[in-house]
Amino acid sequence: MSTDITRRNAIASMAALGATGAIASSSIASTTASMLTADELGWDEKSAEYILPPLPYAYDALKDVIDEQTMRIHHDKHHAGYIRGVNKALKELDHIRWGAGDETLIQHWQRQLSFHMGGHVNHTLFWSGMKPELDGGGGQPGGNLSQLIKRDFASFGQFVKQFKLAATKVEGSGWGWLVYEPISKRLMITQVQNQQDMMIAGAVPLLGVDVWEHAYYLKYQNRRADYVEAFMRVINWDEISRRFEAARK
Ligand code: MN3
Repeated sequence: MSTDITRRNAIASMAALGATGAIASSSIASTTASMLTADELGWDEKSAEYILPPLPYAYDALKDVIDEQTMRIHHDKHHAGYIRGVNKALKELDHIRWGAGDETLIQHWQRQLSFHMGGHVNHTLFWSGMKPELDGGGGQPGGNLSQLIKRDFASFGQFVKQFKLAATKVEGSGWGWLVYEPISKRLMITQVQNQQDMMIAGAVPLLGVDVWEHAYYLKYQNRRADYVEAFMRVINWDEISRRFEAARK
């Protein structure tokens, strides 16, 4: 079989599997796969590539908390960049697999895949994890999630305290995440560095706040704590609860 035919077959079978090749390489993505649909992740079966999905609201919808210019640059440039990175890494790994790439770069492209897939999944969860205050953003969750927050953090207030502190004190670029660990059936908070480092293995990400400077610098400059405080007012708790209910099944 020629390399061309083999590669075409590989792309076709990857498409048929829904890009599980990509998903298996990132611990965040693998646990998230059940929570996001292919459409939400912009997976295009025909081209076997990810395509940037639109924001679920207008660019200025959260302007009291996140200004329109930040939202445009963040979504159209940064998120798009992670998607380009995922597609590029998948292509390079495909080349290496079929003998047409540089094997000495395997570690580089595996790292790139993990980083950019982390970025793609994180941002997809970030956008839909927020909604305008006027539409019911902020406040507190209800139902089972509310009960578990009280069990695992003593109170909603204690949870908020740890979440804000953890996010504000991320060293360098990263995320604060509320995650659900399905083995012990507990909620945990983690600081993620960059897009994936320090994620708790096997945990399902529920609520994340992006604390890379690109997420807040135009409006808040160095005041990351003020940005995290304001973020609490636009959390889409209905969506976070939906993710939690899906994760505990
Ligand atoms: Mn970002």
